[in-house]
Amino acid sequence: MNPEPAALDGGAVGSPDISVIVPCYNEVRNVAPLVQALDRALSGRRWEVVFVDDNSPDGTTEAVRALARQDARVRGLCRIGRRGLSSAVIEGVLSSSAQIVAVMDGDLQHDESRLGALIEAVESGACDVAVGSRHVEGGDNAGLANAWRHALSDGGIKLAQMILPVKLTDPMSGFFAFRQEQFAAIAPRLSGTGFKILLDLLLSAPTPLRVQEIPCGFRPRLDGESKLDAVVMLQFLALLADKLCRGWLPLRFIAFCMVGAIGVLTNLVVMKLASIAGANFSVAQAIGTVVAMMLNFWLDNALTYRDRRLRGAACLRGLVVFMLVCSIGAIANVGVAQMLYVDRQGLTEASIAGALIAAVWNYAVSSTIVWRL
Ligand SMILES: Nc1nc2c(ncn2[C@@H]2O[C@H](COP(=O)(O)OP(=O)(O)OP(=O)(O)O)[C@@H](O)[C@H]2O)c(=O)[nH]1
Ligand SMILES: [Mg+2]
Repeated sequence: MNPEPAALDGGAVGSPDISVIVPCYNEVRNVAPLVQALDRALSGRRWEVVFVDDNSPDGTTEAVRALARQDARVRGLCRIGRRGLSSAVIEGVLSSSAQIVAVMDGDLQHDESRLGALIEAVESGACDVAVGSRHVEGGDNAGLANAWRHALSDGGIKLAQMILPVKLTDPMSGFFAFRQEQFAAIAPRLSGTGFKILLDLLLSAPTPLRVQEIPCGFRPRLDGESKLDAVVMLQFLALLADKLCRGWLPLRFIAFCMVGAIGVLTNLVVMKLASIAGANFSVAQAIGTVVAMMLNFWLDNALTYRDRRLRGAACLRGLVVFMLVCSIGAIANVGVAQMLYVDRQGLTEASIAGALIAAVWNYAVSSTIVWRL
């Protein structure tokens, strides 16, 4: 049995009631205005803000430290050699001892005046997760940069809604509140990949969480740049695939196969273009294969093995080894497919078996040799 902890009389004040977790990367000019905005929005409450910064080169880390020296409500977590919004949020939440936690972006796009309503919805027990929604009456999405971002956001919402266990108009929101204890209990099940931590949380909970949406505006970004790029979009698809597979396939393997599928498409397109330009079949095939392998290497380095990313000379060495590994995979693919086809299996089954063996080979060897464990 654990002994009762001895009463301490040194610290008269315990942890705050509310932690606001802010993932940030290159947001140097936004951190001080955000603290001021929180000060106004949460006046009368015991709160802290935790900036989780991935060692931003623009001086965000130093800006957070300078603020923290003057204001005990400001904390900073700095991660070295890591990137990722979701994993930053997870670590921030797990560093908190507050009862209620809210998550918001560090670029001033979320309307901090809605924080009170989000916190009250959770405090009152009305829901497990209160979500700042841009798609219920009273909310708006005006801050999205352009029509392309609107289309991406709407497409992502539709995809997410297909597999969500709860009804939610804005599952892509990055502005939400919940109980720290509940999040910590679900944390070991989270994928922690990409940008969509709310979606990850809702899809990872063993029983559906009770959700309440609070209307919320979304302002345009005034300073700094968006970090939403092609890699983040692929990570979103990988997260959905991972949750659909319910964890029985490693997320890294799913991402590797998605990148492989992009490679196959690229190969076909480049081959077609090369033959239109006059190349014969063998030359067109060689060009298509080399371009597809280089693209696959770049995507795997940026996405699948983001945490072990190769740079400089190691990146060049990695590319050469990767191309060798994949060439062996391609030979195995053709060999197995031919063997099975001769053995009277259908053409489709033979091709699928060949591609599967090549994918497993490429993945296993790339993981252990190119991006060493
Ligand atoms: N720690 C950490 N924070 C990140 C990372 N990527 C983005 N962020 C932060 O997450 C928040 C949201 O990122 P944004 O790039 O603004 O993405 P978004 O708001 O979904 O997209 P936009 O509408 O294009 O701005 C911001 O505070 C970023 O600084 C990361 O890799 N690590
Ligand atoms: Mg933003």
